[in-house]
Amino acid sequence: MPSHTALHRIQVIDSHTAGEPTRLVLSGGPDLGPGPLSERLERFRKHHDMFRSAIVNEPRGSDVLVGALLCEPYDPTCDIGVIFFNNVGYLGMCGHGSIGVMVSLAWMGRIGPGTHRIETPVGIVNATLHPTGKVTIANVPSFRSRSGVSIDVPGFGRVHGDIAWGGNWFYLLENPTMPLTLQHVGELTDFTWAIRQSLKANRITGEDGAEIDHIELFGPPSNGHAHSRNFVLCPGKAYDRSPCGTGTSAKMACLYADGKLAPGEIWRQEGILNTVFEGSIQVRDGVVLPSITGEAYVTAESSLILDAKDPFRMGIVP
Ligand code: PYC
Repeated sequence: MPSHTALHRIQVIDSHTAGEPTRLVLSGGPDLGPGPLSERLERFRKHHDMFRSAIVNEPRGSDVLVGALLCEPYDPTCDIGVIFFNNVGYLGMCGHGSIGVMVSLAWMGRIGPGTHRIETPVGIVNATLHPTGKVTIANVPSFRSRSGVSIDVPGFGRVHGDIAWGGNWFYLLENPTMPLTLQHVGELTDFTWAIRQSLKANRITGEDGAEIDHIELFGPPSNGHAHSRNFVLCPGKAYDRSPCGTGTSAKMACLYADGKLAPGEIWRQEGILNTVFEGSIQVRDGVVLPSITGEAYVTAESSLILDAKDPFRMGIVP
């Protein structure tokens, strides 16, 4: 354990996907034992949560950083397993993170172009690394669970939105009164945070009582290259710099449910930095299977040092 040894090293590769960072943990992370990834995630949460904080929180990371722990897969048809986490907890799936993981593994020479199966705690994802370096993620089945859910948001009034799953739970809302621009990030954060609190206070959840921890706003794109622009508030109050892979999956499930997106049709989702994910869906036996294509860049390969003498070796915990 890092607290009992002088120095503990964690080998990582950092990347960003459409502006949103991912830190892939290659070695030195916690030993979560065997079993399905959903069980290993629970062990991570219960027994090794300080590692999560050490890897992504300040002073080594920031509220924006998403961690990706590389694991042996449990499912023998998979090539790798990945558990995603952030400044406050764990993610089911992560679209931008999966693209970052693929590009990081390619950077190391561990994978080449082709399709690679990733096991996540919420299902298997097929990730295709194209010869161009772009990555397409065939995400977990996505669906809208409720439409037109109205809530009172203190300070902002009544809003109406959909609840959908795209690998995480989302509340999706069209055309808020403020523009979806970087200049308005403060207001957008206050608004979406208030929505999240209101959902919680009104006990409005995803299926099985799961907390809706991502709030996604939509508005017109900045130009004709995209169909829509979004702002996504992540669970720990940071906004997604990318157009959000799981959020775009949830959005496409809603569009399909409304008869506004046909299987195979392209949906270009622009994010707050004007970067775009290209999405589409397939529908098999009524199940919506979204795909997201994007690109990532490696920004660092390094070792995190956890020094037993450092009072913040396990991160600054709010
Ligand atoms: O791309 O799915 C995503 C994601 C979730 C949270 C941050 N990014």
